[in-house]
Amino acid sequence: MSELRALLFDVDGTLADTERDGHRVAFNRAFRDAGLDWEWTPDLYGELLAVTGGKERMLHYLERFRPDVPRPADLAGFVASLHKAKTRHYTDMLDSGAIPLRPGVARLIHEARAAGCLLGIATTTTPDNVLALLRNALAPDAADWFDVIAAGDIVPRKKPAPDIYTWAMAQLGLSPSECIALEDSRHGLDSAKDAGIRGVVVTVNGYTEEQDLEGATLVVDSLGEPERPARQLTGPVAVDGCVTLATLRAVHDFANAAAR
Ligand code: XBP
Ligand code: MG
Repeated sequence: MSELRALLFDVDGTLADTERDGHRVAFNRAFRDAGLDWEWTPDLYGELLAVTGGKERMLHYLERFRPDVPRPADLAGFVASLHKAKTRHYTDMLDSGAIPLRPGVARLIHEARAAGCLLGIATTTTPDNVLALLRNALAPDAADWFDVIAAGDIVPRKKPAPDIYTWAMAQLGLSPSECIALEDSRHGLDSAKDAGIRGVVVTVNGYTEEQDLEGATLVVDSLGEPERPARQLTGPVAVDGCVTLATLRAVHDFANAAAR
């Protein structure tokens, strides 16, 4: 059986709880600056998260909720400029230190680095957002700790399509059986599994705790810290307070043995 060589981290909802009080607020600020009456409440945003990708999410919002809004001739250009403005608001929030990492994320990353494990990012969000989160919430040079950062439009199809994970593993020169994915949502779980990754750990959050996460090897409420133990929701591998590299190795071995 292949050994575990790389941890592939999702970003939004996994590294940090970024959606409700981060991305959503940045979208609303961009809408306000553009003089639009678009207001994404926490509940509406929870529905809109069914569509990954900020540009795709705005187009879905217009399609599904706002037939009344007159479409500009260059709708794609209009949405792209709104998304650029939103990303500026979002990176400003990150630069102000407004969004911390979730429990256990820094601990696990440090442990994996010390053990010589490769680290990757596989996310739908933009590279600018990833770099801003890493330098503000983890360390000024944290982006250099990752052997691949696969983000946003680098692939043609966003999650739940497998493209971003397939691209990340190709950059690492690794097979799916050498990797494990850490995710927060059904879309992310589907993306990783459809890329052939068998071991997937899901840390749920307010927007994903009710989702059907069938197929995840392990589901927890966080990666845990000694003073804030993880609560295990499903999975055959016992989590003793914290998801550690040893936990991930057990998850990897279980999932890959089960797949044979
Ligand atoms: C989550 C997403 C992203 C963010 C918004 O990404 O679907 O679209 O909601 O970021 P992941 P952008 O969970 O894969 O990290 O506006 O930059 O898309
Ligand atoms: Mg996510």
